[in-house]
Amino acid sequence: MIKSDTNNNYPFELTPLPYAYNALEPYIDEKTMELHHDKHLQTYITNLNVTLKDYPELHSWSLEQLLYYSNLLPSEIRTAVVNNGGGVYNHNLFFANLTNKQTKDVPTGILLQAINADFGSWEDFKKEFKRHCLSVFGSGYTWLAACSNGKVHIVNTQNQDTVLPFNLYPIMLIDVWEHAYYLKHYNVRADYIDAWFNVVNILKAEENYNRVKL
Ligand code: MN3
Repeated sequence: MIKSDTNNNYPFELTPLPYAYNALEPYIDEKTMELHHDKHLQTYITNLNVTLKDYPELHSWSLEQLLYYSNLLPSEIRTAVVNNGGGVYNHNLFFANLTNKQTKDVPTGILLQAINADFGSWEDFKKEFKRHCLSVFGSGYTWLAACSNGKVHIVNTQNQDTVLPFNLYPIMLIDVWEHAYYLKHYNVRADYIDAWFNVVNILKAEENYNRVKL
């Protein structure tokens, strides 16, 4: 089963950001963070709870179970759970993987070894990751994710889909929905990606990878 930081289940609640709304300035602006967390994420949480309200048999399921075993869900709520549950899962990961206290800008250890094995170097990986981000048509995410054997992949997903159904473990992800960057970067997604690399939590990515490998 997919490993997780949390084993949260119904009713889902908004987790406070682990930093201030303005902590990621000038890379991600205060207003975007406030709206993204307090409005966008809250809406996914509210809608997921409303969707599950009349299904008590699902109230003990973790978010990961709901998404991983979505084919077992009642058909009338499956799409709503995938969309809203994915919105909760992806945003929780996205916000938890940002930091205003960056202590390193290049991974080390086994994560760097895995990246070097597949992409040559961290700089080459960043170029490839950015290329993937720019190729997301419409709304979605770009992920660095790992197989259980430790091999890393860059994966794009649409809308609020996750990598869980592919048996991949998330290492880090970027939200490339326009609401994640439009107020500051307007339509220029490339600038937002460059800015995001300054605040993505490299230590957290290493922790995520270490849990796959250990
Ligand atoms: Mn978003």
